[in-house]
Amino acid sequence: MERFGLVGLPNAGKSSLYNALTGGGALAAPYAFATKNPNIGVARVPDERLDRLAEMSKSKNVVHAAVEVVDIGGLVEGASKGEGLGNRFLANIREVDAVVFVLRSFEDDDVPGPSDPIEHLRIVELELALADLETVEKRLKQAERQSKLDRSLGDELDALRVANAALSDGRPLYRAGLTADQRALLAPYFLLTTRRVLVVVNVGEDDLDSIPEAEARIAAEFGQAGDAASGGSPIGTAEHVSVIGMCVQLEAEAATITDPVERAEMLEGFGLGEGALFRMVRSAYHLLDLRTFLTTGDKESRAWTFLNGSTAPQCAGRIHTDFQRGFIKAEVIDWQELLAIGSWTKAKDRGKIRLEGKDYVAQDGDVMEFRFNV
Ligand SMILES: Nc1nc2c(ncn2[C@@H]2O[C@H](COP(=O)(O)OP(=O)(O)OP(=O)(O)O)[C@@H](O)[C@H]2O)c(=O)[nH]1
Ligand SMILES: [Mg+2]
Repeated sequence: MERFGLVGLPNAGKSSLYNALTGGGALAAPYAFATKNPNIGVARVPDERLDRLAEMSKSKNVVHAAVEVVDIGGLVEGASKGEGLGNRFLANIREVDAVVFVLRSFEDDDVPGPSDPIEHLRIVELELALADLETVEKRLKQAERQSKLDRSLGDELDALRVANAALSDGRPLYRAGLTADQRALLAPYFLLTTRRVLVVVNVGEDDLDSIPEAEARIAAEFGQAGDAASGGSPIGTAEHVSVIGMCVQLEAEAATITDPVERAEMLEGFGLGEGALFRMVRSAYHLLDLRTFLTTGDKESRAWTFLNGSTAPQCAGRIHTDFQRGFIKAEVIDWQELLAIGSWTKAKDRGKIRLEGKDYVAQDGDVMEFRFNV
């Protein structure tokens, strides 16, 4: 399962957001380092297509796709040198697929700490960059020595030098202008600032109107710095970073309401629409270039995650490795077409279910059944 790590300064609202996303009971409290050990939970990926297919098939069970969320302890200036919880959080970040920066933008006299999200961003980026610098410097020295004997290290050496220059300026690698090949060469070092980033700007409950403005302000930080630094590099920041503003406190309160109608009424009452958590999870999902295929039947309808570009057998493997090993064919139809026809059997009778082979590249929203032989 793909993993998201919540990273930010103390009191930014990470644990509150974690609770809202996972329905968890992590301690959220107005003092620094309320979280010492990471909380790990599962957030489901909302998907209207699944709900409608389940309704069509009268499925007894509905299983959403899910992502794992890790609430990591607060990070402070000097963390890379051992301040606060020190390097403990770094190990936790190394294990995630994407990083969620939680930046505080709410004012509250009862909650200590700065409330300027740009200041939060600066500290978070600097600490992560310094941690990466340590790793890169070490490897660079080693690679320089080795490259005297081994010429094949030239490209890696170049990548390390570009990385080293950016990190020495306190600039994270997602805006260092690295090419895709250079990124791949650095992948074995599990660097922190090569991960994709989702930014959550946490605005106050009286500041909901300012959400678009808060989002634009943070996005501009990434955009400008990205353009200047990468000089039109193929790794645009847009595909690596996305920014979402929300009031975590209100979203968390809404999330505790179990009755969906009541919850929708509360969100509507505050003008929050479907709520920001849905938007956030969907956006996190897309950031990692993940897609969904669906299976549906009277027993179960289910959403499955796959990496964009996966073939039919690879998708089958998400369900069971046997399905991939013994893959013969996939029966495929787009979810909308299936829904319009009204049932899998009818679609089959009308010849609307396609038979696809092992080279078929799965599309988002495909409804599939696999034929296999083990
Ligand atoms: N007013 C207001 N308070 C908030 C908001 N979000 C979080 N808080 C409060 O801020 C305090 C800190 O929130 P947490 O979720 O514990 O923050 P954290 O980032 O997990 O903090 P650490 O674990 O110490 O790093 C709690 O008392 C929350 O209730 C918000 O949007 N508005
Ligand atoms: Mg916390």
